[in-house]
Amino acid sequence: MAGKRNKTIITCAVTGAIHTPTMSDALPYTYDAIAEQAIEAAEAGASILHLHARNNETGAPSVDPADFAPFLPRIKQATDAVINISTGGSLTLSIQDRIRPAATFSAEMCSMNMGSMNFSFHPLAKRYDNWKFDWERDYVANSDGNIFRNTFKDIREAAETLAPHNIKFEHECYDVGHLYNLKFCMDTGLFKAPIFIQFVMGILGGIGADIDNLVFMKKTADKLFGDDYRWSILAAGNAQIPMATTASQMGGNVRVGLEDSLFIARGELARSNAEQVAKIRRIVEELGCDVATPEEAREILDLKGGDRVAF
Ligand code: KMH
Ligand code: ZN
Repeated sequence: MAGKRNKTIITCAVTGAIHTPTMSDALPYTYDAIAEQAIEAAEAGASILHLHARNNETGAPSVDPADFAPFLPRIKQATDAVINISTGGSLTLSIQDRIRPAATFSAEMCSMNMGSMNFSFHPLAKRYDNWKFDWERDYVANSDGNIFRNTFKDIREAAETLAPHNIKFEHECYDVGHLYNLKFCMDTGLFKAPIFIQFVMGILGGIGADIDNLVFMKKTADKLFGDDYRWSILAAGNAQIPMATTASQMGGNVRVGLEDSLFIARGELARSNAEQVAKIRRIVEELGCDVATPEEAREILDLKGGDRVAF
């Protein structure tokens, strides 16, 4: 008798804002391009779409709900995918501003960054010269001096403001200490099981992307949360697909998308988000798992449902 195959949830982080300057023409930043690439990514097998917005004139990361409004309903009408709105926004914005889009649209899911860190990508400033927007060079170069602020107070305020919306959080944990922060918050009643943890690996300022570290993150999460959590991995840059492959074999879910890596293979730019989704889908299925549908993802993560959002 055939054994039951594991269901793997694919999240696609469609557009870059915090740490992904427009270094590839494939990276969508206009309303139309975000909608089109999000829909294609869902058709390719992503059951969750993690979305940021940009100001269409300046290209700058935006947390203005008016910059989400043009694409959210289009994506909802064309797909059944779960829409997950970023609360990361940009390194320089307050948590109150950053949670506004998720609250305004009462999203099914949103990100929740689980600690403060020097989230840095300043080395890119030396390696790249052909910036699409004026602000990008300084934003990138100055990231070595920026704190991505997510204090316990910020996390509590965000969780309490968003609580009436029954939003499931994608808890972005960039290092082992962030798992302990999350455990503290759970013990104080801020989040309810099953929580969904995104192990974020390979961001300068956080834990490196390698298998020993993944095992350590997973064992620590097992110890802290037992059966009360589901997990996924996001590895930045060239580590994206290799680490997602490993995680899927460990029973984890995976996140791909141009927000986290502009590449489809070492040194080769991806043509679209859907290309990355299709690649990880192929790998996951060939290695013996099934890709979760949006409905299955909703059941696994205990989500409120796509009909309970405000867009
Ligand atoms: N791209 C990730 C490393 C957020 O949107 O809240 C960071 C991120 C944060 O996704
Ligand atoms: Zn994001």
